[in-house]
Amino acid sequence: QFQRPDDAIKYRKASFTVLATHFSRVGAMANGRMPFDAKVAAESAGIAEAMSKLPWEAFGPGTDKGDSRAEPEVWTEQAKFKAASEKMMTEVAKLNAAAKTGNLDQIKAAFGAAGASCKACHDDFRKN
Ligand code: ASC
Repeated sequence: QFQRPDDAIKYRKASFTVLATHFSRVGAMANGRMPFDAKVAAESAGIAEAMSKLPWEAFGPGTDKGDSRAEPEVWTEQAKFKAASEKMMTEVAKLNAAAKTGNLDQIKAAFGAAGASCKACHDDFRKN
């Protein structure tokens, strides 16, 4: 699949970058920094859900060295990392479901929970 470890690192960073772009676009609407547009929110949440599934296969063996902020615990505490990734995917899927309703209050609630799942994993598994 990935020819070199650096290819995997690039792939997972790219998917996180696209995820963060669309997740924060929904967040900007949830927080009133951007006018709420239900269609844009739903599109972005859909992209975020799709992206949320992608990075994980790119944390395979040998990808723990290189241009990455991943902590060694990704590889030494794999069950915990997997659980954190699954929590994030679940919460981002809920955000997408909320966005599809077009109800801003539901989006706000789901965005908060999803953001907490991002942060929890960063605290344990990402440098700085
Ligand atoms: C974002 C983003 C993250 C999360 C995190 C939530 O918009 O890019 O990594 O939210 O900051 O605490």
